[in-house]
Amino acid sequence: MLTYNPDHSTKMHLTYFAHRGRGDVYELLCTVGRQPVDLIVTRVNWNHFLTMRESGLHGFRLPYQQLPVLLITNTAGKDRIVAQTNSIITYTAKIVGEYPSDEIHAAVAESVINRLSDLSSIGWYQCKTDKERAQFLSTLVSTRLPPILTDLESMIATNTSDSQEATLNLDSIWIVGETRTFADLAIFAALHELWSMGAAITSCGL
Ligand SMILES: N[C@@H](CCC(=O)N[C@@H](CS)C(=O)NCC(=O)O)C(=O)O
Repeated sequence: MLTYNPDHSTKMHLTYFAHRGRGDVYELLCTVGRQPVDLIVTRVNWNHFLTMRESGLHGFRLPYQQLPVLLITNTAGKDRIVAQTNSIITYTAKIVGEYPSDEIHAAVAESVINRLSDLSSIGWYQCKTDKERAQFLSTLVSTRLPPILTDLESMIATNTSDSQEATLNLDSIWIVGETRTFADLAIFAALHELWSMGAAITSCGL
């Protein structure tokens, strides 16, 4: 369990397996978000998960019998459990100030995390041997990754600001809008995850 920044009123607690993947953007948001919150993550193994599926977690049934799940304790002390990676990301982005206030920007940012899900990198952790992992990664970076990267690069290149500064040619370096959002962090997390698997990702700045 990792805990940072103890002073914040909304408490969140993520439960996930020991490997990377579906918890990465959540961890980034909690730590580099504009209003960072306690990062509390419990990592479980398969047997723990099976017990949870039978007996529940924090007094709740797992909503879809899957991980990750996020326990949220609101400012009044009421608990609620939320599942689904992308719902956890968007909720957390709102709490930490990385969710766009503009509704269309928000829709575009959500489209980015949904598109990144198409990478389906999670299968890499299910591979049993180095050979299987290498084959999985090779297919991922040669087939699923290129069209996604092409589209994301095009979105960044054409993300001209709505503001006055755009006329001064200060176009955004972000995927949508004029400032960083959870979608930018999700792109970083996705590429960093592929790099950690051994993909030749040479540069990914934020
Ligand atoms: N759509 C879900 C998928 C979650 C998911 O498939 N989680 C896997 C672990 S990565 C799981 O809990 N597998 C156990 C099972 O389905 O029995 C999400 O995005 O969170």
